[in-house]
Amino acid sequence: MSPMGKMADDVEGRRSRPPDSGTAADGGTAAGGGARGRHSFVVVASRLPVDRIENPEGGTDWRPSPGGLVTALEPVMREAAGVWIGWSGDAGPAPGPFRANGLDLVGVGLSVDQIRDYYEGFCNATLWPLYHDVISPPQFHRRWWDAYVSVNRSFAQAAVAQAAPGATVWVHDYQLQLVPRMVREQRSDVRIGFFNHIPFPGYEIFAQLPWRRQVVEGLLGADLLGFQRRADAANFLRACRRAAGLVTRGSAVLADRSCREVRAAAFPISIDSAALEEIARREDVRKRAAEIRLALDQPDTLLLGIDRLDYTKGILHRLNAYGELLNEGRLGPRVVLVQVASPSRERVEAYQALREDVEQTVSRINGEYAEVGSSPVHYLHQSYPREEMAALYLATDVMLVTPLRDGMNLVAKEYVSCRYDENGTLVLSEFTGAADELSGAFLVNPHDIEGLKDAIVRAATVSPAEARRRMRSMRKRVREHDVVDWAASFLDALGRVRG
Ligand code: GDG
Repeated sequence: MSPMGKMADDVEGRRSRPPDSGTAADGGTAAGGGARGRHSFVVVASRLPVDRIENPEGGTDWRPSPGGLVTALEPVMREAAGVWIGWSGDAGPAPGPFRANGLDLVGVGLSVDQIRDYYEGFCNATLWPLYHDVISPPQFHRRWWDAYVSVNRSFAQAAVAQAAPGATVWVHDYQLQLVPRMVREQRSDVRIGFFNHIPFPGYEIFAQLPWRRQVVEGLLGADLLGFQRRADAANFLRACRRAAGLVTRGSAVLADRSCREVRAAAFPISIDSAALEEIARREDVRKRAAEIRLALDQPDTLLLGIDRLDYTKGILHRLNAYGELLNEGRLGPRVVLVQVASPSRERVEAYQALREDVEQTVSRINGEYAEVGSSPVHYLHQSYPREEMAALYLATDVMLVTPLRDGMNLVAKEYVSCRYDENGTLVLSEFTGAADELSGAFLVNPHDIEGLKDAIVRAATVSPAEARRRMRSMRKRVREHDVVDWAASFLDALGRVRG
């Protein structure tokens, strides 16, 4: 029986747990020359789930940081009492192992040059645009690739040092695609999972990467590769055949001469739906939602967008569609769009250009359609606490999630979880992973501005009964497939691969 199978019988109900640690009999101490650590569950992610802040006495404090991966893994980590390896976000040597926010954390240090070449360069200006359908042109620089290899090696070393014999190592995302193989080379006793949070592109796009074979081989160090959508897993399997000349059978790849089988499949990520709903139900949050509507002068229709300020999120397409709708008067006179665009990757050129474009577009729309005392767009280039986000979700009539490409999009799922009142509608891009699950949304192709406008109008004018039916179906889906379910199904499958 798989270890997660055992958990399913647990009287405490569902839990996310790494597969049981190995023993000498199943190879737990048999192979590999690397160091041995004490953790039987090791998460390796680009960032630590905390930000460093200086306290007034001159010391350092750590505060939880927002973001998709953190939102997803925090509850799993607490359940499994594992260790999380990641970068603190600052230049310089890593902090020693420490405990913060109830988690065991191990930092990996990045130098100023590595931040420039690995993080801002290869991760954010090569892989991110390449994997998101080349919305912005990816840049290929050999120096950036060298930095990517060396930083991946540092993360792999840290994992090797922390993992107990037979441990489960779960590596996350496109920043660390070489880590699975690097860990396997030193520690064949550990079980390795990898989850890709962003899309895996079609082969014609992936093939542009000068280091495509190395990336495929790096990933194939894992036992199980998880993707957001089935199409992503299929794209990866094709890359195995085309870039590395390997044989695939269904969802399995024959990885190397030993004919080790690696599985690639979809595990759509989700959120801690119950915890978020609890926040949304709090009296102070409901009061705040009412205050928000009051502060906006009780609009007939309140539209909301919440995104990192990223060119993948389709913010400009959304603003342009909204501007045209104002011009055509199709949403009535008392409509407001609140657009939260939380600051992101501000040192990367394409993000600076996007910010200018977005801010110019907002100014143009407000310049044309504002009246003294009221503006049709409220643009907020800030980050907010979860309570404020929940209040915004709750105050909204129509949520706009219109990315040009997005692995999943957690904002859509967060919105649905907050709407315990079963009100509100969702306009959702078909190019998000969430579109595979949230069938109660008004699905759109964000490149089709006329279609986007029509969908916004439909979502704003649908009958209350239909809106409720749609919302109910989406809430059911997210409640039944939450982040605990996601982690459990990934770890269960990982346990079965080598079990
Ligand atoms: C990547 C993939 C995939 C945003 N602003 C604030 C804030 N956030 C939180 C949201 C949400 C998260 O950040 C963003 O998650 P998304 O899924 O929307 O997008 P990415 O950051 O691009 O995440 C994505 C995800 O990984 C998980 O696998 O879904 O496709 O691109 O949770 O709420 N949170 C707070 N204040 C803000 O101002 N507290």
